[in-house]
Order: sequence, then C-alpha cells, then structure tokens
Amino acid sequence: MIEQRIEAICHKTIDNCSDEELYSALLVLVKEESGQHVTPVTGRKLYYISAEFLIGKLLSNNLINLGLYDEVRDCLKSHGKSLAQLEEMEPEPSLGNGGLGRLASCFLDSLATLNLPGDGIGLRYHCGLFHQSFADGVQNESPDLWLTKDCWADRTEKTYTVRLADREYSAHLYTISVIGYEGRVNRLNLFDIDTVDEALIREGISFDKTAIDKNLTLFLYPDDSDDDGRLLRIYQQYLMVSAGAQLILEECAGRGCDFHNLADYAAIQINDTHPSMVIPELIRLLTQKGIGFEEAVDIVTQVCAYTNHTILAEALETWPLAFLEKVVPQLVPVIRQLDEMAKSRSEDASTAIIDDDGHVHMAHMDIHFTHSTNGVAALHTEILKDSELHNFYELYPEKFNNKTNGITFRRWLMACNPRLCALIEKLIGPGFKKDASQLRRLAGFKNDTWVLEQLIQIKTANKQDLARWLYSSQGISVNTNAMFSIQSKRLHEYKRQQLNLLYLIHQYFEIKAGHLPAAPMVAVFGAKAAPAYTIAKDIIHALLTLSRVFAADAQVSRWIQIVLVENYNVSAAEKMIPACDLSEQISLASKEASGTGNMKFMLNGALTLGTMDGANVEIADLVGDENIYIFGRSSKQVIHRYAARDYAAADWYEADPNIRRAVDFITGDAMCAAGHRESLTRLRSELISKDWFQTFPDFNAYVVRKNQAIADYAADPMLWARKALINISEAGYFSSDRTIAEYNNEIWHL
Ligand code: 26Q
Repeated sequence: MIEQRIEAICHKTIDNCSDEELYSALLVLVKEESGQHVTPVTGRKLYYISAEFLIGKLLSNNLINLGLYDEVRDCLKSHGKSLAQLEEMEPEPSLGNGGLGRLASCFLDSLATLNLPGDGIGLRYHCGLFHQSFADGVQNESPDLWLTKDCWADRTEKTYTVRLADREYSAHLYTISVIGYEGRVNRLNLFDIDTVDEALIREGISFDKTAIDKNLTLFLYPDDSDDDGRLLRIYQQYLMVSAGAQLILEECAGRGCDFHNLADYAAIQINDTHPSMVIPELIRLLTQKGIGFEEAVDIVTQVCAYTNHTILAEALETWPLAFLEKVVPQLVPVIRQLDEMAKSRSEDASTAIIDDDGHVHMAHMDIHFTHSTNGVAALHTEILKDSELHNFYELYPEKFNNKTNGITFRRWLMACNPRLCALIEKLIGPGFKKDASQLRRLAGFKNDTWVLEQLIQIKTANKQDLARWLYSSQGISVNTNAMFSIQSKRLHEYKRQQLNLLYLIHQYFEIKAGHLPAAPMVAVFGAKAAPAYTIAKDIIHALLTLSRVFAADAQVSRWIQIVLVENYNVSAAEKMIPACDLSEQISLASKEASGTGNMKFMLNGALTLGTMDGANVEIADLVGDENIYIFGRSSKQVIHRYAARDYAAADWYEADPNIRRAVDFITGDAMCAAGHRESLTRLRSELISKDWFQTFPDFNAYVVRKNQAIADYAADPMLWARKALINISEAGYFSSDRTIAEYNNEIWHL
C-alpha cells in the first residue's frame, strides 16, 4: 500500500525517484494521512501560547505516531533507499532557544497522544535560532533559513489584522499538524506577515532593525538582546498574542460561545512571560464586544494560567511603559487599570504591575490576573513560593502549584534509540509507549546478566553511531571504548560549563603527574552561546582551545578527548543522548528551574552527575543514592550565600592550590599559544574576580564525585549497567504524558 501511494504521489516508481522526490512524497503522504485523524472539538479546548516551539525534524516522528514508520522504512529498504538518509534532507525547524521551546513541543505531542484538544499558538520565524560553526576556536553565527519548498507549515487563507505603532499589519496563519501517537491530530498555529524580506540580512546574522514590516518575524531572538532587539521583541509578542486572541475568540464563537462563557470553551496556558500581553489584549477585545471591564477581567483570569520557567532575576521580563506606549498604545490603558486593581489588592510595592520607575512587570500581571501560577520542578516551585515570589504566594497561596516537566518518549526513546526501545519491548511488551509507568517492570531484570549485557552492547553500538556521525560531519575520531560524558544545553554561566572545563584541566595535571584516570573519557559538549554574551563565548573558546591542547599531547589524549559538537540542536541531541554514559547536570543549585535534558539522558541509560538542582532532585529521589552521583552545595546554602553577599572568589583561588593551578592554566603558555590571549584572560579574570555562579566552592566535590563515577564505570561494567537499568526503569515519571495529565486534571479540565 505504501509503495503504491508513494508512486502515485510521484507519478513514477520508487526506483526512479531521487531522494528529494521521495522526501516530498512522504511529506504529502503524512499530511494526507494526518487529515484522516482530525476529530471535532467538544467542551473546553486548550491553547498553549508560546514564543518558541522547538519542534525538531518531524518526518520520523510523524511516521512513528501514525504507526507507519516500520512499513515505510522496509518499503524504502527493499528499493535500496534509506529512510535515515531521507531524514537528513529535512531542514530542522529551530524555532526555540532551548528547554522552554522544546518543552512546548513535547507538550503538544502528549496532548495529541492523550486525545486532548490542545493547539499551539506561536510565530513562524523565517530564521530559527542561528546556525553555529567553529573557526579558529571561535563561535560564528549564520542565519538558519529553514523555510524550504517542502515544509510542514501550510499556508492557510486566514489572516487577522493587528495594530502595531499605529499601523495595521495582516497576520497570516500557517498551520502544522501535530500528530499524536495512536491519537488525535491537533494544530500548531504559527503567524507571519507577508512583507518580511530575507534580503535584509547582512553580515552573519545582523540586519536592518528599523523596517518593521520587513523584519518582524525574520528572526527568533536569542535569549539576550540589545535594546533595538528588545523593541522588536515587543512587536513580535504583540503580533502573536493579538492574532492568537482573535483566533481563539473566533473559534470559540464558531462553537457557540457568547464570550460571557468563554471559560467553558477555552483554557490558555501562557508559556513564561513572552506571551503575557495576551491578558490585556483579551480584556480589550472582550470589552470591545460589549462586556464590562470587571467581567472581562474575571473571564480572562478564569481562562488563563501562567508557567514560570526561571528564577534568574535578570530573565524576568519588564518593559518600560514608554516602549509600550510607542508599540501598543491600545494596551496601556488596560495595563494601567490592571495595575490599579493590583494595588488595591495589596499595598506591598513588590507586587505592583507598574513600578515607581514606570516599568511593567509582566510576571506580576500574570500572577494577579490568571488563576494558576506553576513552577516546572518541585524544588523550583518551592523556591518561587519561599523566596522569589514569596509576597505573591502570601497573597494567593491557592494559585501556586507545581508541574514537574516531562519529555515525550516517542521522540526521546522510540525515535532516537530504536535498539533500546526494542530491548524494552522484548522484556515488558509495548505498553510503556503510552503508559510510561510500566517501565518500572524493568527493575525486575536488575540481576539478569543477559539483560545487563544487552544494555552494554546497545550503549556501545550507539557510541559507534555517534562516532561515525562525528567523523562524517566534523572529521573528529573518538575512542568508542571510552566513557562518554556529555554536557549539552545552552551555554550559560549558571549551567557551569566552566566547572567542567576546570575539571578537565585538573585531570591534565593529574595525568602529567602519573595519576592516571580509571578509564579513558570522551568529554562531549553541545552548546550555543547567545551572540552578545561575551563570557559564554569565552567559555566556548576556552573549551575549543583546551581540546586542541589535549589533542596535540599524546600522553593526555590517550586518556581524555574533548569534543564540541557544532550547531547543537534537536537532531544532534537525538544522536548524542543515546550514546551517553555520564550526564552532566552541574548547574549552581537553585538556578536551573528544571532541566529536561537530564530526563532524556536518564531515559537512555546514562547516569546523572549533578547538583541538587531542578528536576535532578526528583531524579535522585527516584533512583536512590547508589544510582546517581550528586555533589555540591545545596540550594539553601547557595541562596543563603547570595543573601549574605559574602562570596569572594579570590579568597578561594588564593586558598586552594588545585583551583589556582587550573584557573592559571587558562592563560598559561600552552593555552595562549593555541588560542586567543584576550578572550582567555577575560575568562580567567571573570572567574577570579566574580565567579558569579560559585564554581570554586563546588570544585573539589565535583572532581571527587566525577572520578568516583569513572572508577565505578571501569571497575564493574555490569554493576554500572545495573545502575543504568534502574535509571531507565524510574524514568517513566518524566514522561510528558504524566505532566500533561496533571495540567489537565488540576488546571485545564479539558
Ligand atoms: C528574553 C528576553 C529577550 C530575548 C529572549 C528572552 C528569552 C528567551 C528564551 C528568555 C528565556 C528563554 C528561555 C528560557 C528557558 O528555556 N528556560 C528553561 O525552561 C525549561 C523548561 O521549563 C527548564 O527545564 C529550564 O530549567 C529553564 O532554564
């Protein structure tokens, strides 16, 4: 059947088709097939509104979820074609920075799989997150023009008028089908304007920031930005929320809603503060339809819920009222009224929406005017309640709740690790694909030597796959008999890639002194630094330079190889994670809201080396002390130290010869000969004078714990495999199906 359909779409036999033609044909086939699974909405429907959806490639995932993957793969194979190779042709839609955007995509997959009506609302950026390449030890950025002829996003006839800075724009709706695993089909709605001009892009990723009609949806902004960029972000955000709000009202009206009862028809989840303007925008639209202001506020509060993804104060969005006056003057009277209402509810200045400097605090508006505020891991929610948002918690204790993040097992196990998936299915049957809690049954095999040997073999085969890919894409050869430690996530000081760097330097000295590690190690990194984030780029440079220094030293390179994967993205993650032994989750305790990479590694049989931060805490609770490597100061100690303001990095540097030796190496002869003195010097000074994320106090504990992990790995592979099995068996809790079921039971009630 598959063969006939492909040939009908192409008007020729599979043997005569090029890879491009086959890829196009499969796209058409999936779209046709998904059309069969669209079911009408009854009752309340969810709108997950987010500036980012880091969807990744869709072909394999869609085929898996439609139950067609094996058939298509085998059919192509019988004609000497490879599905994996076709997949390489698919441009990856990188419409997100990292965890927050990827979470949104996992959630859409789970919504459709659980047969819940839930659509996404976002933006169709012409360029996703920049493409990263390395040259001369430095990160370079180039535009990621992902929109090609064959694209999952279909242009519709629908447009919505949006007023920005006293001009009207037409927001055009594009849709991508979200196909659940043996489930329903939902929609990702992405807005764009027709006048965007890709020719505006100049050198690298710079572009003319003045012409809004030409640049509005041209780029996804990296998670920092200059002031021009910030202004453009408000334009983007408003385009998304205004068109989104109109779409929601139109759909609900189409189903018989009279707007007074909007909460019976719609639930809106606000993904961090980026879409927060949806609150005043909906109030504005409802009052235009004749509903009184106070009732409109009540309706919107009932409909909307807010998720917080960060505790870094500098990441909480505030906009100068003057910016908003310029871009969205129609919202300002609404925001002022909301601010007055907030001030009448509490005299505490820290809970105001508009502060004394005329800044609008988006998160404050969210908490006052939605019915639910949630954190994304147990520890994160506790920190929000106890410190960061404590005054709000006192005002509205009933609004605060936790929803520990999750990941879709369809992409992060079934698609990326077919070997492990097949073994699990052989042992416990296929039920875990839809009911992840069944993975617990794997624990029954913890003393089964055949199973443990299989796990070891699978890991080795996955390492060989990764090694082949590293060689073909970057010309790097790695030792697949080594332990693979992987730290892959955005480059951020709080995530502490620099701590890993200091460890590697420490090991260099140990090897030179004849203190050899228990096993050889490949230390893999995947990380993009925001283009304007200087220290993050310095850390990348130091890692690339250290990698060169090690490679040139036969004595050291026998034991440690450092690999930086270029352009880390979802597809790269899918290749790296199944090959990992040791998952590096070493953020400064209290700073990583949850982390979701930690869950993906665990599910694929890696052991976590981590601090008691984010969801690591829950991983540690589930697997027990003997199946995880925890180190470092606790979040309480860290929060206390910040409050006391008594951390002086220089004192630690002076007092600890190991720290001093590692830090000084950064600007030593070997590094300066292989890299750039200016960048290396800046990094070293930053560490000694600031070390804002307290790497020094955790340094020795990290070295000890990591070397313990290597020793355990080397001493008894079967015991290590047993720990890996326990990790896999406990990973069920981190299925996004569980997370979405909780959102639905406690917040949305779809
Ligand atoms: C803000 C202003 C201007 C430009 C960009 C931004 C911006 C963009 C993206 C700020 C933050 C983000 C993304 C944040 C993010 O990814 N947070 C992560 O969310 C994950 C899902 O909940 C958590 O697992 C991570 O711990 C958290 O860091």
